Amino acid sequence: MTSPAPIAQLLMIGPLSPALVERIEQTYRVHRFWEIDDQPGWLRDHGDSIDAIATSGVFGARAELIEALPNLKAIISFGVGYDAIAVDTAKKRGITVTNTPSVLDNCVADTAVAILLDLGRRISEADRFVRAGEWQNARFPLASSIGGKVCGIVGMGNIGRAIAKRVEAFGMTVIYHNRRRRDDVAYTYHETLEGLLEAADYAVLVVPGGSATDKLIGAEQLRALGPKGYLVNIARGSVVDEQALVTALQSGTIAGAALDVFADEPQVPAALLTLDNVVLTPHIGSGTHETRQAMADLFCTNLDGFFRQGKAVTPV
Ligand code: 8YV
Repeated sequence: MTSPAPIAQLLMIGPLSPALVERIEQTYRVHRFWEIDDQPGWLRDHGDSIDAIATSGVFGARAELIEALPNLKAIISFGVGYDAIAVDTAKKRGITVTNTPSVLDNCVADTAVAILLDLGRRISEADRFVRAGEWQNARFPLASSIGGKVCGIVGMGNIGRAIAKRVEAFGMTVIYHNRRRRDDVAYTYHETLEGLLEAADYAVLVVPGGSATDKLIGAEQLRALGPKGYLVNIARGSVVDEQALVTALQSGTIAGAALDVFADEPQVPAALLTLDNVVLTPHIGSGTHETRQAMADLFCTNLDGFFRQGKAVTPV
């Protein structure tokens, strides 16, 4: 028996998980863009056969690529952030763009709190201390307590709220800065970012990436956070001026940083690797079996919804 004809042709920008690719390939023809040597040549010869782009928040979809696909109808993305996708270019042509919101909120919030606790309580540093055999020779230095501290959340969306709920349980006071004050949360609102950073012991970045937030945190903002302040970033690396951050960490302008995201992933500035007051994780915000499964399910619901029912479930 021959398998049914694919219902659409997809251009996959980078390797999504093998299980997800296998699932997609039961119904769609998948072209693996990252494996193509002569991408401009391929686009010239086959660009008009592509119905949809399959991508992720990390792989994105550049404007030039979208423009090289004259029959593109949808961009289906795995991940909540879509700053790497040229959404304006897509929308101008009536191309639907979807992401995977909500299903990852709790996991990303868990990651934010995990690295915040790690940073304040020096957990990774203590682990390195034991592994290096240092315990035989010295006492591990004291850390900074979590309860009683002020957690400043920059970006009070759904993930920001999930973080707020968690840190409150640790006895922290939550304050926030957002484009606008929210009338559905009781936390103290700071109209200016600098005002929030001055008041916060821990500043947690949860804003979307993209041009509106590019290098939102630079030297001046780090000075506002101050020598006892800690920075936690689970948003996008582009939100922080990494060079200014390295300088601030080296000079004691801020106390430390916990970073899950970087400007040029998977590259991490070499200077960060040598600092003990830094916790570094490889963009694992949503990285659990359960959440990635839920993201894959929503990705497929959007893809099938678009091509079978003519309607995606979570367009951006
Ligand atoms: C990645 C994320 O997208 O959802 C987002 O915006 O940053 C992550 O969940 C995920 O790792 C897929 O690449």
